[in-house]
Amino acid sequence: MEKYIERVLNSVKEKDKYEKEFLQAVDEVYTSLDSVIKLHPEFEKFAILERMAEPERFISFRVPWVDDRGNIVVNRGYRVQFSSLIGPYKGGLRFHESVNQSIIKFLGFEQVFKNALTGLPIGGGKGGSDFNPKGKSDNEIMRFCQSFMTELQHHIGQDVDVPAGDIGVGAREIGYLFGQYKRIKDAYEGGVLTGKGLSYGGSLARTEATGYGLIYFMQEMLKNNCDQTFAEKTVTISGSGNVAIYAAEKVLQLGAKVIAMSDSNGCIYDEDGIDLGLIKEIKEVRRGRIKEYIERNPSAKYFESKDGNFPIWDIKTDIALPCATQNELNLDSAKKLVANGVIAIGEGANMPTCKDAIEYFLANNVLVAPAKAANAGGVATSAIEMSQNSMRYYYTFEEVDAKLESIMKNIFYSCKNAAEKYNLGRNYVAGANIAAFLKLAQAMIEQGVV
Ligand code: NDP
Ligand code: 2IT
Repeated sequence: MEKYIERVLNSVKEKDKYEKEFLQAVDEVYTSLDSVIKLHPEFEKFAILERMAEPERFISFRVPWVDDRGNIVVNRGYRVQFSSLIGPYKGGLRFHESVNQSIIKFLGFEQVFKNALTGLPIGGGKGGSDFNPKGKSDNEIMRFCQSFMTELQHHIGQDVDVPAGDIGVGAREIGYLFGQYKRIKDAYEGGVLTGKGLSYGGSLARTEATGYGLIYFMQEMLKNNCDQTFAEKTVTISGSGNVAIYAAEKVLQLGAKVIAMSDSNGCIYDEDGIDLGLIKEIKEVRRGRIKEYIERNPSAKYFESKDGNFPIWDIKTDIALPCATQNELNLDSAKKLVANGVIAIGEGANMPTCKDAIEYFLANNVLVAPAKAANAGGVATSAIEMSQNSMRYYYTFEEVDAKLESIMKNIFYSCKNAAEKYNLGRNYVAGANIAAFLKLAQAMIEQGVV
């Protein structure tokens, strides 16, 4: 490996040795930049790699709140303001019991590259809490969100840092967060959060955007590889949250058959094709468990997840879409998918595929749509929400959807062109890293030592 890359990676591994996911994300990007660094010796002089691996600011704070029984509970809140090079910090908030500094930093690092790929003026950030929303009442969620925002409001603003949703944070949570922000600031600053409800400044198609965007990217990828389409293909989709549901909706519109979906407890397999209306009712309306699907559809099967093993990847499919969480698709699962004839992987989640699994797919000619590029439709539509808020104007659903589709196609060609320019064939994973990196490096050089 290029000496400069190795030296910086070693130093990050030393400094952040306990941050497993963050190290993984940096390693994945930097090890794909070999040929770029060789061509650009000036990047070392400008300390580009060192600066990109160090967040501009990391904030950690106490979130005290009172549960329905009157107990005081203390959670930890985070916001990483990773890079403001090309716009205000932008990225979601994750509420999940597994959230820690490493997870927030890996998500923030990925977000910087993703946001650069959208071509829109947004920097990168991420935040969240180790708060577990499962089983909490609406009032508990509201009190938690109000306490979280009481601290977070010191650090955000519509031209400073603009949070949105991620795992465990959807329209309900964004509503409570926005209400508290507005109350404290005594001003309506619509663009301070995205993913807002349609009644108070949200954008049409933001709910659908990440899932739809993933499929728009993949449509272009399939078209560019032997003119393939989604029609008649079988598709498995892990997760059954925001990203998974709207990826499913779009592939169904394109004539594919979704045969499996999951949640953290297990997966359902319905060889006749999943009834998405029922999934929406269980997950979006009732906030239930995916297992309930088989009560209403006894011909479907349910497989429980055990010991961090995701049974959904054992199912034979043409296309697999990991849309749940990081490192959910490992090398063993990759081997099973390849043995079962998978042709393409689309990463709806952030860093869902382990590095050795990605390498295995690429070595076996499976197309991989990389997360940073393929799931950028959510944040791109968030940026469109911000611009509507600034204009005090709303686009129609069709207008936003058309912009999203065109952004996703452009992102695909950025990845493809970079991969071809650096002789990496159909390695769109490296292509995405390189295209984003070059844009950020350029901005860093032009802005001096900041
Ligand atoms: P949701 O909270 O709406 O849904 C998450 C889904 O993933 C649920 O089905 C959940 O199951 C499952 N899941 C979460 N954590 C785990 C875990 N540790 N193990 C197994 N399953 C798990 O989140 P989103 O759909 O918004 O996010 C999904 C992924 O997409 C995340 O990686 C997120 O970072 C990424 N993403 C989201 C974007 C957005 O706009 N929302 C944009 C780009 C990427 P359960 O209900 O059992 O917890
Ligand atoms: O990972 C992501 O891109 C998101 N969770 C969406 C971020 C956003 O600001 O819309």
